[in-house]
Amino acid sequence: MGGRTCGAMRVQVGIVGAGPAGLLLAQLLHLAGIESVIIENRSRAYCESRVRAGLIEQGSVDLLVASGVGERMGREGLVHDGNALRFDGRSHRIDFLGLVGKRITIYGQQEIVKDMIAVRLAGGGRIDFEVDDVTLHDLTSERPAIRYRDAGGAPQELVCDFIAGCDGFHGISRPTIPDGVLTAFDRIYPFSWLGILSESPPLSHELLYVLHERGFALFTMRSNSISRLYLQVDADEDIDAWPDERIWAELHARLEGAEPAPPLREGPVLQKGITPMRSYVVEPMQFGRLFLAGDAAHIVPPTGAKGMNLAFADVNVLARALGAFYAGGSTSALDAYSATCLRRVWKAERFSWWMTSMLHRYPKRTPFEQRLQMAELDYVTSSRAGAESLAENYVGLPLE
Ligand code: RFL
Ligand code: PHB
Repeated sequence: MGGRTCGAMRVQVGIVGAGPAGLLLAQLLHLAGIESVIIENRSRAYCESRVRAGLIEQGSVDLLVASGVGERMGREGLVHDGNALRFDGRSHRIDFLGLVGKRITIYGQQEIVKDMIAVRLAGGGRIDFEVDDVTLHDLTSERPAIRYRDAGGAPQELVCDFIAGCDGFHGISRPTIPDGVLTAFDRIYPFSWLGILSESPPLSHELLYVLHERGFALFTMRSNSISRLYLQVDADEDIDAWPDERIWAELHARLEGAEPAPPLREGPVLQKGITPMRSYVVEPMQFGRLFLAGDAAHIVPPTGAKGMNLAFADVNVLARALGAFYAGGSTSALDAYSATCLRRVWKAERFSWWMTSMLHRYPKRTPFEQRLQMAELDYVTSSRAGAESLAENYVGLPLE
């Protein structure tokens, strides 16, 4: 161990993962006077450049603003009052503002991550990036601990009151929980999404979800000069089989419908990747003094744009419950954490599954099921009650 130091430190809450869940939790705890340390196995630059979500529910926007991390989002975010669904070559606008009085904001996840890291560090918070060999210990005791190697390779230990497992779907927190404690609920879809970020002006000023005979496509954006575009592709598709020309040809075919519409403008592809589509939930979201939040506990297919928003909702519940514990010693809100979160999680799972089912081509659907799918689309775009239900869920159900 020549020259290395081994540090053991006491902290109220140890947080594994500097994604949206871990970073917002640290900030909410800080505002409540509770100390935390975040450990993250990637570099700061990697976390700040990982292109993922872009659609922020109004409740999430309000929470970020109230937490002091919404200032740049307020200036640079694009506020949308509606979106459009296109099928049979025709677009149908869903007017969120008119139907449910709420809007959504478009602002990249990596920008939120940048803003939250900056605010946390400026406020004296500690985030250990590039850690390794993270393990969790004594989870059912009153002093659970996190052990890891820091960026320099030195062994470290955080002795905590509570641990928040905010380390995403592939993290170590959930798998650390002993067998038999958790029940997992899982669905894998028979397709993936190929996503690109492109330096090209928006096709329309709002999002456009398209069911085309060649498969689903989504037009979204990050700014007035950066587009984000997604295509349904086969589940086992390899990104190397999709040179840019093939991607653009497919986007033109699916996004330029029969109706008169501006053509899709091409531009340099800044990033591309394939995301498998999956629904997954574990119950309960707690084991002893380890609390799972965000993708560590549940994932949704991105069609409903709910993943990051759910992560924020979870840590809002957790921060309040920890606040109640430290204010008076009561564990009742902590004991209710899992049940409180899961009510919202399952509604988001339902909505994400439903949007996915309605908007994708399923290779094995029978003609009867295909007719039902078209009837579903016709219903939500022609009935006020149908459109209102979509809008209410899409803009986000109220936070607890
Ligand atoms: P994250 O973001 O995965 O962060 C987890 C962090 O933990 C770190 N980590 C570890 N750290 C220490 N030790 C370990 N052993 C660790 N293992 C992992 C990781 O490096 C990482 O920094 O989870 P979090 O915070 O729960 O946030 C969840 C969101 O990232 C996710 O739900 C969204 O990106 C989902 N999503 C969308 N959500 C929305 O709300 N709106 C959207 O518009 C939206 N679009 C999307 C999406 C996800 C997509 N992909 C690529 C999955 C679009 C796409 C294409
Ligand atoms: C995005 O902007 O990346 C986005 C928007 C809506 C979705 C999924 C992703 O449903």
